[in-house]
Amino acid sequence: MQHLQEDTIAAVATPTGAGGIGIVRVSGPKSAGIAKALTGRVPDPRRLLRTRFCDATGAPLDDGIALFFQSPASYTGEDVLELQGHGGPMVMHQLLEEVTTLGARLARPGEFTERAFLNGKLDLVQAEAVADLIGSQTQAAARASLRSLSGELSSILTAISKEIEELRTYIEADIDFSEEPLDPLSETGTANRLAGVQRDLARVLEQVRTGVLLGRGAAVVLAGVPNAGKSSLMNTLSKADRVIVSEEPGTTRDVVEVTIDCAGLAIHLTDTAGLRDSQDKIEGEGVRRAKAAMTQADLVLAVIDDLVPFAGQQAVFSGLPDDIPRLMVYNKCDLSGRKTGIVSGQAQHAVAVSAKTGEGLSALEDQIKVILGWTGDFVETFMARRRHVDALDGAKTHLAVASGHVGGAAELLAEELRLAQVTLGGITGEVTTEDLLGEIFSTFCVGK
Ligand SMILES: Nc1nc2c(ncn2[C@@H]2O[C@H](COP(=O)(O)OP(=O)(O)OP(=O)(O)O)[C@@H](O)[C@H]2O)c(=O)[nH]1
Ligand SMILES: [Mg+2]
Repeated sequence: MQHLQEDTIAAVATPTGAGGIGIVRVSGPKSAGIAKALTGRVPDPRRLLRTRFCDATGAPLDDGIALFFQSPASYTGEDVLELQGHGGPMVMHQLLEEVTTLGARLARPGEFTERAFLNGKLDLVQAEAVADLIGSQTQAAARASLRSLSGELSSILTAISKEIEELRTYIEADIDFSEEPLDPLSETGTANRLAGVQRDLARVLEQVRTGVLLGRGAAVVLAGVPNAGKSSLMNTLSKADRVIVSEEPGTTRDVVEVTIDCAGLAIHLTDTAGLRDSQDKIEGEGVRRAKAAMTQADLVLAVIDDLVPFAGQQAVFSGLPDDIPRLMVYNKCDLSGRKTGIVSGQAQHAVAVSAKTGEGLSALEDQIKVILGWTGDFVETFMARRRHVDALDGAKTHLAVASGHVGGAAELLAEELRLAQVTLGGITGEVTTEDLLGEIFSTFCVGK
């Protein structure tokens, strides 16, 4: 499936700023001509050419390496040229400008990968994995992205889709050729095969759910009354002296975020202003922002000052929606004398810690992982996105409805199977819309 584009695109593929090497990447039909104009020849495909890059007047722009990939054996499937020069912003700017003078236009974010998708080099899951690999914040996330990029998730989805297709073809053949309903033997067979597909789908759904968490991380917000030790906890958990701590209540005014790696899970930890009614305008704004952060959280750590009566402190969480998980953290246990670790016998999850000594913090991290559903077993996890989960959920619903039609209306059964298949096809990109493609590729970096 080749949809070769008429225009040639170009971008600096390396990050902005100074570096040892910088790369300008070009893709499209003019790549060979641009190479010739810049270097005096078209490099042999996949052979490194040590060369000088010159403009139309023959003035040198840089000295470097040119690499040419001939269509279809390239990342995008088109002719691709890579110009590796010195990684200075001015050098890259001049080189890119010359390339555009020679007929290329500036690439949109993700346009190289979009072309790779359109030319059948990658499916949509793999294309998304490219961006996820680049954006990985933990080693586990990078590994899971590579698994998706290598096509493992795609092949599992394709296998499930194929199984559904076979089942549907079988049922449709029966509708076309037989006056009789399915015989009892094939009815059991159908039910068994359908159950098998449902099991496979449930398994991949679980892996994909973990993948989503792995990809975006979890928002964990530290909240509580002033002076409870939220900022101290933030510093201890992130092993950095990131935020100001003081015995003065009302120290933190702003919302501050730090990302920590908790057994492979990226936790976006947010410190907030102590919750109280304040006449101070700035502190009042801090409290408003704290409350807003809580409503966006995957988990709120309700930090309790264990030296102060509990009753008054709990009230500050009364406005928090019930569907946001909450973990009580009794702090300052080095002074209160409470035993650190998981607090049992409470209606809510609770852990006792000391932000000062670090005692109880590993129990706290464990408890955070449990509540977020993080098993840490990401050996089999694929990097995935919310839209994959939604599509798999949709397919799961169609299969459930289909199983209700086994032994009943064969047409309805076949139709539900078809819908399940179409829904799955949306994940890998067999069925797509321009809006979806725009949404996916616009979040990429330029040059990828
Ligand atoms: N002994 C002891 N002192 C602590 C502990 N945690 C915090 N503190 C002290 O309690 C005081 C308040 O700590 P912060 O971390 O600033 O408290 P906060 O909840 O961020 O306070 P605000 O920003 O004002 O809302 C500081 O003097 C800390 O040193 C702890 O576990 N043990
Ligand atoms: Mg604070």
